[in-house]
Amino acid sequence: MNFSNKLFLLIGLLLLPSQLYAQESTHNEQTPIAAPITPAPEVPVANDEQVIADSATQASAGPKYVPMDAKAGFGMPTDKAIDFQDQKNELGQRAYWLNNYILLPIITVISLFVLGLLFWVVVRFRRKVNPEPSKTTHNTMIEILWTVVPILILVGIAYPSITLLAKQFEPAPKNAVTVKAIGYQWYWGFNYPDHGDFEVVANMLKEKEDAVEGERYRTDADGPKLLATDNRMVVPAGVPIRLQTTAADVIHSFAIPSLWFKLDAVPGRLNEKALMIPEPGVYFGQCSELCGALHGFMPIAIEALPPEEFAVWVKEQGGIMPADGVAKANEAEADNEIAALAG
Ligand SMILES: [Cu+2]
Repeated sequence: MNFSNKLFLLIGLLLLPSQLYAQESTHNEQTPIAAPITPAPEVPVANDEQVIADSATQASAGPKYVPMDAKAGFGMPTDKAIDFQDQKNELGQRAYWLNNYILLPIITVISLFVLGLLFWVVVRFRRKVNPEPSKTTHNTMIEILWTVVPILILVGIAYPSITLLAKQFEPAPKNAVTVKAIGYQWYWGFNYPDHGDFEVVANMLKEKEDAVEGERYRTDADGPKLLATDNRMVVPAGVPIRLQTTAADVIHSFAIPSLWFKLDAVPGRLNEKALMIPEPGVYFGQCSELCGALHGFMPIAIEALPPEEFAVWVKEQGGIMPADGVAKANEAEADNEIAALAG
């Protein structure tokens, strides 16, 4: 076998896993690996007539939903920053405080102290200066100190950190709004079981130069490059949210840094965590579990609206607000009773 044959064989072997993967993908009827970002199906519309009727009512009366403009530097990463993103809820602020005012100072002091001791030993007790080393093996005072002091430090750290951990996993209250985020290769779906079970599909917006003629592309109002999506996960601000995550294909992870929120989205499992967004605004995050070829191109944009505006949005999606649902169920029940009496 000459050199070029060997080279071809080597390249062939290297490419084998990706070919296998591509084949497997087609078996599962998923997008082949090299395909461009596939626009996911449009927002599923349960009933076209319903939507037309709804939008007609919207046009004649009542407010209309207008997507909120992303505010530069709010709920998104900022240029050349090295710190955490600005924390927009209490949990995030608490975690930020623990990190910056408890953990970082303690780590810094310990590191400097150990470094200082090392330098001292190296300089003060080097062979030239200290030819006769001390034979001391025990010093009760020092031994007590280097046991007790670290214990005190650890206990001091443990208290705020365990209470924070417990707070992060406090279940959402009963009246929380449930939203289910579903990870797909490679976009997100947001399902609203409390509001008529509709699902919104969100794909990353392309840049102007990448979009084909007539295709929607990103503007600054949509959000930063690689983080803006065509549709957003719209939620009410100031209302506790029960955010559930799952996935349709592989493991994804739902993460919004400015809201101190990260939860894996695992196929066949339903994970759940409470999320609180006190302030209306647009918050950006990304899939944070390596999930395949376009893992870096499935951002998350959450739009927190005042509750009244959220209700308008729900209606425009063909959904119902829980109170309406109750009213409708009562109506149906009353109709049934009348029918039963008449029959
Ligand atoms: Cu993913």
